[in-house]
Amino acid sequence: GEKLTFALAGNQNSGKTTFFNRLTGANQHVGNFPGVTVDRKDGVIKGHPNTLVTDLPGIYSMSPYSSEEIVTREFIMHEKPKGIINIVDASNIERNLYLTLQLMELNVPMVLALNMMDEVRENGGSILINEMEEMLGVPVVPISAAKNEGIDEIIEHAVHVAKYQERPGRVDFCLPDGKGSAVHRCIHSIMHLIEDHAQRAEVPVRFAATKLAERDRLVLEKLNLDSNEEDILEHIILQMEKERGLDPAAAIADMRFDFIQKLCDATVIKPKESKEHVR
Ligand code: GDP
Ligand code: MG
Ligand code: K
Repeated sequence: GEKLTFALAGNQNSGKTTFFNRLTGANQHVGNFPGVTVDRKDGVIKGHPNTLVTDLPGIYSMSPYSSEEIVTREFIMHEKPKGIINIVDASNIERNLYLTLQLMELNVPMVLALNMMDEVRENGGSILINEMEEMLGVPVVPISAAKNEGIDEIIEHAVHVAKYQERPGRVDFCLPDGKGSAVHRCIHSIMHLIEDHAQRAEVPVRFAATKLAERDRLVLEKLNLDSNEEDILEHIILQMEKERGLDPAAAIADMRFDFIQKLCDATVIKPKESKEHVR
């Protein structure tokens, strides 16, 4: 069959390269220094000759969220991997889940590897895996790349979702009541407005709508809206701004943080910040 291609995606220091080395038997340098850009690296998953995994370059940025998101989304939209393996540092789970939500909006088959579970255990914490899976609609597997735990299981799930193109069960993180309702309406109106353009540009429609609501110029250029549509778009965004009383990017970030809070309240037990990874 067709080659199963995967992107390894995750925040800096979540253990992508350590995991990549486990997957492929390679010996890539672990622990990038801030400011150093490392070339992307491809490898075949051990025991699965028809696969190719890409460890994305580590790029340091002063901004806590943007760089990983932009590098990852550009890779995914251009290279169109069959699946995403999202490596999350479970010892810093709330911070790491922000990128997870952004990745899920791309609507590409995905599995979530909760890495550093050895540390979580050592700190006396635990995570309710089934409940997290249920709330996110993607397979969640606790792993420790450093201790070589859970690797076979995550490979099995990754190959499965890529082979059968099982997409995330949830791509909508608006809580459509209370303060999230204005954002919810805004994203849905934009999705309706740009549906055909997004399809033609081969950009996932919810992702595109969310980015447009944040006034992202890159995505706007890809979509080729006419001036009338651009006017309607601006009107929708202004309406949300007025109702929500926040600038649009902040309102959307707030929506994601609210969902993460709800998710973690329901699934994370006795979390403790790890010493080494607090930044
Ligand atoms: P990347 O930036 O995502 O590629 O992360 P690296 O693979 O470079 O790992 C960052 C740091 O976390 C390194 O010091 C790794 O040794 C460490 N690390 C990776 N996986 C684990 C794990 O499962 N448990 C623990 N305790 N540390 C890990
Ligand atoms: Mg790395
Ligand atoms: K850690």
